[in-house]
Amino acid sequence: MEQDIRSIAAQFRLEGRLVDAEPFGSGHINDTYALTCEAAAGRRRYVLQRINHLVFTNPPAVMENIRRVTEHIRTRLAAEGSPLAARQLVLIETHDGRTHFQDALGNTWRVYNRVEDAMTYDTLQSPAMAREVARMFGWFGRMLTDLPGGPVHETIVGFHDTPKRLAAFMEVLRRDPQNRAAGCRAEIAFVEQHAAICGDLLDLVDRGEIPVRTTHNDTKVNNVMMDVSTQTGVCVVDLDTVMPGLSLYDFGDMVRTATCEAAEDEQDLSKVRMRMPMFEALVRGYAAETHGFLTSAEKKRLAFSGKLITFEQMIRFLADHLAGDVYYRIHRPGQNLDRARTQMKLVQSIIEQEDAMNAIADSVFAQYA
Ligand code: GN1
Ligand code: MG
Repeated sequence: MEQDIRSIAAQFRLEGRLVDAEPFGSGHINDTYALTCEAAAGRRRYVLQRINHLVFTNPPAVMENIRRVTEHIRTRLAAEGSPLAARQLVLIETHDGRTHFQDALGNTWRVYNRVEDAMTYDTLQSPAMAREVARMFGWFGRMLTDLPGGPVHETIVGFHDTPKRLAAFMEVLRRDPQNRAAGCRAEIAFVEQHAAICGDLLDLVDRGEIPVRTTHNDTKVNNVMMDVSTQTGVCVVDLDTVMPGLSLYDFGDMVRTATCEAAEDEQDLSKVRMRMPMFEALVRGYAAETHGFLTSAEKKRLAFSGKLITFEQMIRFLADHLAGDVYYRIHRPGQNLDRARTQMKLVQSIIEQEDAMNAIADSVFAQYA
């Protein structure tokens, strides 16, 4: 165990003696460790994370959002008498009662309880699982519809502002600092060809047809923990990007990560496509929790949201490839270009099936009318 991990863990109110710390998870941004302690009452496990402060430039704001959201959800579940109240994320405080610890190098660290008997999946293989993941993110959104205390902080400004993401891409393309543009002409052309869709949701917000809510904004399928024995949702994790946002951003990222069976960096693009039974399952699970509060403008754009968020992610990966892999962690050269290529293929697959996807969404929501 690295000595600095031990000394950082020692800042927090852990139960028992720390016996193990291992790198953990598949996130691209923060550094995560699984901690194991031995306590009189048995083994206690925790998750220690270092917040990437180049990405999250105001860690205290991130932590305040997380404290508010986790406390609110636990309070609501307890009031409902739900057994899940005891299986949610809890921030473990430092010895001086703070939600986080800042080390001498300026890094911000936090600790959560480890939710036991639950696991996450990077890709989903059955519609039943997709339905449950979507139900959980819909549930999470519903839980936050009455979050007291006003809007949460915008922890990354313009996070899903797709026109802004496009502008940033065009700027790095103009500079082409690594001379990589020549190696991805087809992908660059695809971005330019589809750029017109970037502002569509924000235009609807401006026209008052789509409300800004408190949303998760990073609804990868592996951000839902599922009970290992029942395969039902337990809690939603990765709360750094909880911000004012659109429910469609949350649904869109589920389409991106749940309907495709290939990994995000798959090199065999023949494996990348939008699977309709998975989309239908997402709509059913999401609708079950959200039909009471989504507007008709939102319900009509579920397929579009999948296309837009996948396109936005393509733009982000391609921009990072051109920039020299400065944002997303990579494990091999060219990985961000591979990621951009899977997203492009998935956008194409959604475009081919968009009419059928819309018909499914209409028929699911019609059942609640
Ligand atoms: C990043 O680190 P991770 O895997 O939770 C990114 C998301 C992207 C995702 C793509 C703060 O999330 O927005 O959708 O990678 N998070 C941030 O896999 O940029
Ligand atoms: Mg994340």
